[in-house]
Amino acid sequence: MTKKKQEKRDIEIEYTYLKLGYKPKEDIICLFRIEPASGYTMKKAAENVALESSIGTWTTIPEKKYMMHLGAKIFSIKGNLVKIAYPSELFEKGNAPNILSSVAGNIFGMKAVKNLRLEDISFPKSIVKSFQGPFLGIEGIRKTLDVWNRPFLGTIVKPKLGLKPEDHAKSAYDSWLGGCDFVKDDENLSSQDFNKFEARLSKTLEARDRAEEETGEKKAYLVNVSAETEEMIRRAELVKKQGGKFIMIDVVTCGFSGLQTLREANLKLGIHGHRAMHAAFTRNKKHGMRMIVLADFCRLIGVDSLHIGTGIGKLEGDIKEIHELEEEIEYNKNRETQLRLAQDWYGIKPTLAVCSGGLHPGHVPFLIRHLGRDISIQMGGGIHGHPDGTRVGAIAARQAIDAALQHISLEKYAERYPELRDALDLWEK
Ligand code: CAP
Ligand code: MG
Repeated sequence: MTKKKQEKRDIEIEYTYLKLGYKPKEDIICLFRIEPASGYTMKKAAENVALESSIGTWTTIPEKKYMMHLGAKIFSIKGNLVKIAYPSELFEKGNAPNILSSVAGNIFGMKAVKNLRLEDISFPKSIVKSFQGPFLGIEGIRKTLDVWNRPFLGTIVKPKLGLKPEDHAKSAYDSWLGGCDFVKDDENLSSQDFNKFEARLSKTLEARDRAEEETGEKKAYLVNVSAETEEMIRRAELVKKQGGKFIMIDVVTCGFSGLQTLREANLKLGIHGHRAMHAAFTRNKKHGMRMIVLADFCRLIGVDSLHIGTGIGKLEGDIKEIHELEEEIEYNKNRETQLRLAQDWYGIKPTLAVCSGGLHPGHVPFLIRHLGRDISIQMGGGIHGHPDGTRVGAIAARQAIDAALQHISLEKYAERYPELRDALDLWEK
């Protein structure tokens, strides 16, 4: 069929899901960017997205009158941006996988669309209230660590894989003594033969206790519990038993139900979310989903701190986008912009934004200038790669934070602090 004929046929179609001008109430709203496949008009492509993600299928089938209000409603089309409202009764409350299987499910593979990107999602009160959200939130993390009015400093033990538990613990200890608040495992460290979970946990928590005693500061170990779900819970319980206050999970590879089960185990531990693998579906600007959608689900389910990128380090992502991500997870209410939907979090605690990936002390002023103080600045290579080793690397990173908070340029500050000087000489030149 020619394009013209197809378009004519489309005009004759009775759109079931097209409700332009509808005002959403208790609906989940999705903002999609749709690129229709050849032969499809925007309306027709949007109709396909709406039906497949709610109550319809590829052909007409007898429907019952009582269910028709459950159909999705396409209520706005502006260029390629399409807003669809889904009545909240369409979903099981408190079930994140269920929501995603509808609004981010089969639709990405439909022939009716050439590309489809979920730009943002917003949840109504009844859905928000059916999730727990973060246990600590930013305030709770600040209380736990007694750190106020400055960004947190974190590190990732490096080399990322291969260290024995005792060397891992020593690296953590040196990082804490140098001034780190958080030390975390890397995303791909779990319980390999060279570094078993149990041995690493007990040795590193013991190092944490010593570091707390020697510095008089509170310190946190974010141990990676990522594994099959029941094993993950067992590991988290062990953390609790041994006096740990935080755990870390790879939110994408463990999956939304793994994350939800971990949160709902209610172990009263802070949960750090690493997003390894997110770029497989967030990086393509035309297809997949924006990181902000993943971040929304993490906050809703209950991640206390989440990687959002840096806008300056080794990984893709511009600072404007990263700032929006920070607002999304840290504010109580978000306003609508062209690519974002308004969201009221109805008391769900905020998630701390974590900047990580290729950072070193020279990046600190940029991060604080753009993202403020409610962030965790995490440096792996940028601490352990310091010419004088981990402890001095952490000292240099804290000096960079102090300088930025006092609005003194790093170059000026480094005249008095050789640790920072050496870091800048290595990475800024
Ligand atoms: C950082 C990191 C994190 C990345 C992931 C790494 O180390 O541990 O996994 O931050 O990216 O292995 O790269 P470096 P993102 O400081 O040595 O780069 O935070 O964007 O999800
Ligand atoms: Mg890593």
